[in-house]
Amino acid sequence: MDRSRGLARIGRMSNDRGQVRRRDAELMAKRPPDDGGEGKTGIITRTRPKTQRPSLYKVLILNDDYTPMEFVVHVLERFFNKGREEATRIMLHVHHKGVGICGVYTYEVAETKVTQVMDFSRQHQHPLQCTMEKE
Ligand code: TYC
Repeated sequence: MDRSRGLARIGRMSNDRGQVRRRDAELMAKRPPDDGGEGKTGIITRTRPKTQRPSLYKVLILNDDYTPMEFVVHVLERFFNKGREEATRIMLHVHHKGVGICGVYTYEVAETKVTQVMDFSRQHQHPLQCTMEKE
């Protein structure tokens, strides 16, 4: 009797026709069977959980009659990472229309920007107002 052949079969991944069987495929995928081990339900489990995108918030600045234009441009450069041209465009938009968007962020980032702008404006005794609004 050929014993070596029988021993060598232990732990094999494929049957005599070279097919990888269902349970072997599950072992290779490193996840447990989804059928309680009986191999007969056909239920497909989710391996990639659905992700939820966070809500976004617009940070807005409001026009007023007293804050210097140059100060508003500086705020847009410093806290919203705008270049001089873009900052000037936004400032003039707010000057003419009354309100404008500085940027769009997740809640906590938007809240931080609003606080930074309000604190900075108060420190310089300008009445510039900054607020946030859900998109
Ligand atoms: N209206 C201001 C002025 O004429 C300039 C200004 C622009 C102020 C934008 C606030 O958000 C603002 N000096």
